[in-house]
Amino acid sequence: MYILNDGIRLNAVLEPPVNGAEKYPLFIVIHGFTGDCEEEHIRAAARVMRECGYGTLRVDMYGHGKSDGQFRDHTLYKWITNALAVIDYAKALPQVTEINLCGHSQGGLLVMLAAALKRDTVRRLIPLSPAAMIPEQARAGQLLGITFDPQHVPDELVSWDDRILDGNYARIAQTIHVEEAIAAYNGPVLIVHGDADESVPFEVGEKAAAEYENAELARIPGDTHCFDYHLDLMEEAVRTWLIRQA
Ligand code: FER
Repeated sequence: MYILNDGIRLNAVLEPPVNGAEKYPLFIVIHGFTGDCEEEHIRAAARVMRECGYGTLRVDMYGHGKSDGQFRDHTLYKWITNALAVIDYAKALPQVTEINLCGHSQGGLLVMLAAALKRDTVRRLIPLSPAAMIPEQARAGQLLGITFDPQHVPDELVSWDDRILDGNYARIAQTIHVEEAIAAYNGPVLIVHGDADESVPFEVGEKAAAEYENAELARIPGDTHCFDYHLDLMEEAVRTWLIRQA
């Protein structure tokens, strides 16, 4: 299935809760930078949500997975516009009673920004290993492990696995202010972060959790960015929190 956003097709997978309810609250679940909606940790998070009575809508963002657009042309503005379109699509589904957001890494940053923009719609927020430091790093001229002059952003940035990213990605990231988005959202937040994350330091998730008015932090000891060692502990953290939310 595709959700249309200004002519761009976003690949989406909508699944009902395990309890078979006719009407249900929904979690929109978003992957990270270079990721897609079929990754193990994305499917795992969605599965727990469906077991807890939520439907899930996993979506590939611009330039990722089976969605339209080129990786090199993706930016956080495009992803924000995508997320708003997905939220509006989901809100209009007759069976959906409530909108919740979950995202991993860059998708975690994205849902933090989208929750602020749609604060009157988004009931709950779960950033997983959120890459909330991307804007700050872009302003400092340090993205993807490479260093550049933030006042003269190069036309191209070479990403991990040698994929090319347009310099506009960095210019756009420089304009984003995560603290403002955090201050604008006061619904319940669960941040799950491994303390051996090699890509987004645990302290980034810890700081965001401390800044939210109403957040809990689940620290996964010894785990990596995608919960390679303790996927079960990430699932357990989400499950426990969702059960307490009910
Ligand atoms: C970066 C560090 C982490 C970066 C992106 C990420 C674009 C995102 C990681 C992810 O979504 O998994 O410097 O630059």
